Amino acid sequence: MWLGVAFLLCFLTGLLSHLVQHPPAWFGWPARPAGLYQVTQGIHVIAGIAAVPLLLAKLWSVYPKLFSRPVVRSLPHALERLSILVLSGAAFFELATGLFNVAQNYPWSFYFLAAHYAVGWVAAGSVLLHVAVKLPVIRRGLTRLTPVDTARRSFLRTGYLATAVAVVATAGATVPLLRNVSPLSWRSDRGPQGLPVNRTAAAARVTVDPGWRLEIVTRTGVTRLSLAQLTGLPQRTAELPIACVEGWSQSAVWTGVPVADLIELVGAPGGSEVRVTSLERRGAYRASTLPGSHTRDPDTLLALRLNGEVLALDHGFPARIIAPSRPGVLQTKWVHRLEVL
Ligand SMILES: Nc1nc2c(c(=O)[nH]1)N[C@H]1C(S)=C(S)[C@@H](COP(=O)(O)O)O[C@H]1N2
Ligand SMILES: [Mo]
Repeated sequence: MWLGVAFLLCFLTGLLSHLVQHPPAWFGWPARPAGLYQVTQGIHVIAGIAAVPLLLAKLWSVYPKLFSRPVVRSLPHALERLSILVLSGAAFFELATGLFNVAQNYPWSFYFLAAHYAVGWVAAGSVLLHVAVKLPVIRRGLTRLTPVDTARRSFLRTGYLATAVAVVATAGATVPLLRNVSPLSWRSDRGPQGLPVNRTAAAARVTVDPGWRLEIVTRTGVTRLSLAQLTGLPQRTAELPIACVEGWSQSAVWTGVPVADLIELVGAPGGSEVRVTSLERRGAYRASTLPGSHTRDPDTLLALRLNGEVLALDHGFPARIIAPSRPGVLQTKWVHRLEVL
């Protein structure tokens, strides 16, 4: 039952994350509360980690059945076994690729995002099918009091203990309260200016020309602003988290020019969508789009400062996007152009 809960949470939060990153026309994602994406993605990764020991316990408890003979008894039996094969394969694939992604380790040639997303549907579908087929057994198991079996009880206890240890050991990557008790939490509190770096300027092959200008493009023309001109505009400060899809998140204090002010400055309508492009030439995260729900929010900043200092190059100097309730991948660094759509 807890494995089912973990998979359901993973599926729903994963779907949300996918929709936020690739929004279809009907989908809107609010900018408030500011930590919303941090929470949904934190749940995604924590539930995924909890599912690892739960899945192993589940497989252990049905292990003899996996090798029962005859292999096939009837057509429904064959279909059921096939669906369990798909279910176990998909579940393993999701948890393994998720764990590797959290470690930023990609020892394969496929594109993680597309594969993890597609197999997520396969896993969800086969879980649903499996639960439907086993509903009578599940109902009996949940309603009837089973006789006390010490071996079974201690097995369950050990399973839950292993799950709790896995969660507590890693949840500090995203839950501030657990930061000091999670020895395996990855990358929190490290990096320049007290914030982890996901991709360094060197890795992204970004160098910033001393003559850097921010380009703001509208239907009617292009406005270019130097760093001195940007720092001369009214500044706003907000405490907002970077919430990486890989499951780490950390809050920081950002100062910069609200994107809404820049839109107003160039005479474009408030709440316009804005396409953000980085100095980075190649890479999946060199551009992003700020929807109207975000450009309207006063805390959506073209940030120039982080935790009281000028942005470090690795955090996106001279300017980066930071907006409430937004996946880390969309918090574009080394901004070069804003295009009002
Ligand atoms: N141009 C650019 N911006 C980027 C990225 C990138 O690779 N290129 N990585 C993104 C990701 S995945 C995250 S989590 C955040 C991390 O910001 P930080 O490195 O300042 O912590 O930056 C985002 N902005
Ligand atoms: Mo990220």
